[in-house]
Amino acid sequence: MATSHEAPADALFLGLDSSTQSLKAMAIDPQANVTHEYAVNFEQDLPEFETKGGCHFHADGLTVTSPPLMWVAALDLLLARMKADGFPFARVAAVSGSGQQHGSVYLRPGTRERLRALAPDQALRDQLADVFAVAESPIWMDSSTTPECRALEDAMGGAQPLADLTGSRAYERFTGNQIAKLYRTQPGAYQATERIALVSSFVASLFIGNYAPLEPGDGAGMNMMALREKTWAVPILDHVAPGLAAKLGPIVPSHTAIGSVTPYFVKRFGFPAGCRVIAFSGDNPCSLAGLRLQHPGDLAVSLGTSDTMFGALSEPNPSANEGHIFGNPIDPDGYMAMVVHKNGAMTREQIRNTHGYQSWTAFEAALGGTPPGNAGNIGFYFTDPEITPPTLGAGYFRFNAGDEPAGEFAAGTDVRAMIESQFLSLRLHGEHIGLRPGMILATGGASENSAIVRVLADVFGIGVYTGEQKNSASLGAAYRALHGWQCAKQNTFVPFAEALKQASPFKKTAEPDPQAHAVYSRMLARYAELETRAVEMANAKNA
Ligand code: 5FX
Repeated sequence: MATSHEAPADALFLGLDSSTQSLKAMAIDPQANVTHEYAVNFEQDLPEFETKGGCHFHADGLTVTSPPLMWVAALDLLLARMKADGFPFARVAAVSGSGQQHGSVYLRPGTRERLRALAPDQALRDQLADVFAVAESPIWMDSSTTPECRALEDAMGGAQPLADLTGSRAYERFTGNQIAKLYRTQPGAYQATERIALVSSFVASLFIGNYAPLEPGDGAGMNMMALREKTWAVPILDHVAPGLAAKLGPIVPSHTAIGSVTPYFVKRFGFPAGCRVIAFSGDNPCSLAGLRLQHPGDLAVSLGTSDTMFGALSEPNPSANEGHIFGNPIDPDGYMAMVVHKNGAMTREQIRNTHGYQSWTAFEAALGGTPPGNAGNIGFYFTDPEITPPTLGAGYFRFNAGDEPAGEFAAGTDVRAMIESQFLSLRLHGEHIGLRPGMILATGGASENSAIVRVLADVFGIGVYTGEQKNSASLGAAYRALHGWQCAKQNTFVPFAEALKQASPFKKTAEPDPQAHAVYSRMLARYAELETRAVEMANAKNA
């Protein structure tokens, strides 16, 4: 079988990441080593768009948008910086990309022809300023479509049937609900739209000089794709807005070579004429690729501002109560699932500060000074209203070993209750949607704290690997460029692991203690019951 050795030794594979705050580029060589990295920060480098962190927050407190022309201007600037730095565009064999999920771009009739005929002596922003039917694109931070969400769930027979069909119940940020709102509030703009792109497919369109198709990783974040068939769910399209299928275009497998770079990029920057463009995907699917979660059961736990657990799975089990299932960008027959906790790092800091620990070392000593299972004490720490489990209000809710509400815990007990609760919740809700780990890769700030990682290993009962992989979305996009290039070259699907077999392995940093794991497994049912009570208490605070 052919391998990545077949790529010319000096070939490069380019991954872009159009995220909320920045546009990044990462290049890798055929052995998957990172060779170049560049970034443009929207707020700092493009101040004329007057964004905060790349976003416009509207006065209603719910609507959040970004100007799509800013994403175009960022590409101009990024590529200009790369050229000024002497980046060897001529060696790029393939490009792929990642985009913040859910955001949508509305293109006027004739945009396709404009993309085909771009003049190489002018910047993209000067040629494309008037192609947008909607000047402000709704993005993932928007939560203004609750009426559309309820209407969609009603139309589809409820939240669970919608989740069964599309992988998620209706969420405000999901693109179908955003399109339904646009059609209701600005029907003229909807009618003036020839193509609706996601952020990912929009940036891909610039590269291929044509409307780029969607793929099932990002497509599943719209509440409109039939998850198993990976085709549009026609009854949903009919419900959302008239004539929608034609505006959305096709969905193709994620590893598809969707075209070659348009002459604009060849002439202006020196890309080779045959440089392939592999379908762009969403940032979460690209992170799955970047962390090489290539087998069902490979999970990543990202311990950052929010805590996220995601991984590959072969059988989707969508739930209306938690998580999302998306298409898997590196396995056309597989899926990926994701659980998000809003209360991650800030809650860890809050508890650390409440008890006066001056350092994470002191916090970890307190954690190490209490036993696994915390002598039956369990807590729930919703610093903000939580996403998983969904709560309407915030608050900290503690229970003693007799299941009675406990006002306060001693410092060490509180630290352990909070860390155990964060991981028991990931295990509980992950299991509900089919995430059963065979291995865990821990990333993000708290993955550097060995006592915290030890609890993670004990709760799940498996070894935990760490490998701080910053920019996993752009790295994943670069990996996908290499993978898609291999598939195109061999004219068949090549397993991702085969294409990436030269990438360096992650390091195992924690082994589980079987006794501690048994304690957590026994605790889980009780934890689930107390969680129901804590959610009721949090909701009551908001009532
Ligand atoms: C996923 O569903 C999200 O909304 C976020 O993780 C965005 O993808 C961030 F860009």
